[in-house]
Amino acid sequence: MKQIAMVTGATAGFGRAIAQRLVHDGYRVIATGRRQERLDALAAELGPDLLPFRLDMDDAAAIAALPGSLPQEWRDVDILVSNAGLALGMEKAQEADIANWQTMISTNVTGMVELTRVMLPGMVARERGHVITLGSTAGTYPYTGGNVYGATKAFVRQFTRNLRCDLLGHNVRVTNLEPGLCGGSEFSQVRLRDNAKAEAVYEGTKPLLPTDIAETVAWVLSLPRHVNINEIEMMPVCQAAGGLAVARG
Ligand code: NDP
Ligand code: 8X3
Repeated sequence: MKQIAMVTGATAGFGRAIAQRLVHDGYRVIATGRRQERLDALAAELGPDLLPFRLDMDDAAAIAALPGSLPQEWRDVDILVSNAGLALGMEKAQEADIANWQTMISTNVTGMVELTRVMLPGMVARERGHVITLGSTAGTYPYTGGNVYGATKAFVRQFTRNLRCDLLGHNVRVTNLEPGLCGGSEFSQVRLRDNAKAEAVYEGTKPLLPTDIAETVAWVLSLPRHVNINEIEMMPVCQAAGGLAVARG
């Protein structure tokens, strides 16, 4: 029987590439996001093994209604790929828009933990499952303007590590992926709200691509069931951690 994966944020970027890859690899995929027309297009592209399911990660009631609000034959979710997320703004903390901070926390942290909470009991009861979270190098390496975004991804890492402890003995795998610079998604357009500035982020680089993330997800899932990859930090070859900053004056 085909395994069922729920991929959040499947309307763009990593999530769309992960959904495409998993359907091609023989999984049934519940693809979520807010943009219904994108979900419908993915369903038209990938056929009956993809269920388009509109879900706003900031809608606590819709999350709480899961998995019961899914069609009966899609409720036994084996794999949760918690990918939906965003960065908003690059302003320094002392200048940042608090509404942006609230949205990042609400989506990347609150929605993510609520969804995890409702999906875990089924996995535990079936003694089978895999939770994959999308962290970021921004959760480890600080940079100017990374303030709350990086902090949400540090939360993702520690939450994912703690899940491993709670799920020990229940045959549920848990993995956190932490990519660095990755192009080919809408991440920088959403963050900077300016296409030219977003393009400039990747100028002269060969960044990771959403298909690289999908490849990594597929690999982590394909390993023998006794193998758990805890964390993967991945960067393009053109990126490395930088030095410390010094104020002179
Ligand atoms: P994109 O902007 O291309 O895609 C983000 C996805 O998240 C979209 O499908 C969007 O769907 C969804 N999303 C955002 N907010 C919500 C919400 N409130 N409810 C439901 N879905 C939501 O970004 P990426 O693919 O690049 O990023 C995916 C993940 O990877 C994010 O968590 C990001 O932080 C992380 N990441 C990205 C990196 C990069 O450089 N690109 C590097 C490291 C990590 P919709 O708008 O339709 O709701
Ligand atoms: C995205 C990577 O470096 O833009 O999480 O924060 S970065």
